[in-house]
Amino acid sequence: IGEKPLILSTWNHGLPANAAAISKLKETGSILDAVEAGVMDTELDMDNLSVGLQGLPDREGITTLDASIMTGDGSCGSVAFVRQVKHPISLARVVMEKTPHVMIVGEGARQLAISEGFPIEKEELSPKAKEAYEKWKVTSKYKPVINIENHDTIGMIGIDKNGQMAGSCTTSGLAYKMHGRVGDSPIIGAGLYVDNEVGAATATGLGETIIRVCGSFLIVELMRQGRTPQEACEEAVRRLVSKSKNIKDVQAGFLAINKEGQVGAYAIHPGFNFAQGTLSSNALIDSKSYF
Ligand code: SD4
Repeated sequence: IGEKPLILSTWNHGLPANAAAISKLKETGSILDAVEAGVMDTELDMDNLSVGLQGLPDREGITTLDASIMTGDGSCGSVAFVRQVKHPISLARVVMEKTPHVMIVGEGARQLAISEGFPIEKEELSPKAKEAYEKWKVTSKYKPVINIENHDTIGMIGIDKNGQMAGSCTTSGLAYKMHGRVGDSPIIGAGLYVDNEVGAATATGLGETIIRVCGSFLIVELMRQGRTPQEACEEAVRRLVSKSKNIKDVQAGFLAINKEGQVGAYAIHPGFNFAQGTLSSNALIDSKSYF
């Protein structure tokens, strides 16, 4: 039904990320290469304070990153609570392709990066993150809420012309989180899930609410039972709303595609958008929302 190849990614930065993904796809023909290269663009975006080492730090002033990657045959890898690595998505791919494991965290992930020849960056906040952190420290109000203005994780899902799917998700997580906090983005089934037989889904927003309902896995399973991507995203948001407190203050959104190339998107609150890219087009689309 939908045009293929097709790449979807969260938020405004999805536009340049999709462009990077499509150009990689043209170059190597691999949808996995495409979803990795796409979000690598966002990991380097100095204006994005929710992805990459320029992202906002935790309460202690340390930026820690989470990322996951998955292909439609069930292969997956992720890293969480990683420091000093510019491209956690590539490290997640290393976990998937070069280790017998699915998830490696913290100092172990940093050591893996060193042994794989990744550059280790100096640990210092970007000017924008430093300024925001200094301001936050004045009151140090610990209010771990992702609201309408405070989000930006990139999740990307794609399908190539043969129906091969892959997805990626990368974030610096919740600003001013407790040290060691991990969100949904590196949890396979929460922030990302891909199955060639059905479809793919990714999430953005307050990770705690998304983990609670295994959001991305839930959407893929709903599609397996016959829902369209849109119906599946809406049902997942309803589930999340029913399981979450203070939902008025919390934002989360989902993106999905099925193997036919149909698209779905839904969020708790207005404001969520995504980029939809093909070989010949790339456009931002506003998602519908529960409220
Ligand atoms: C997290 N889901 O760590 C991420 C944050 C996010 O847009 O999506 N920000 O909870």
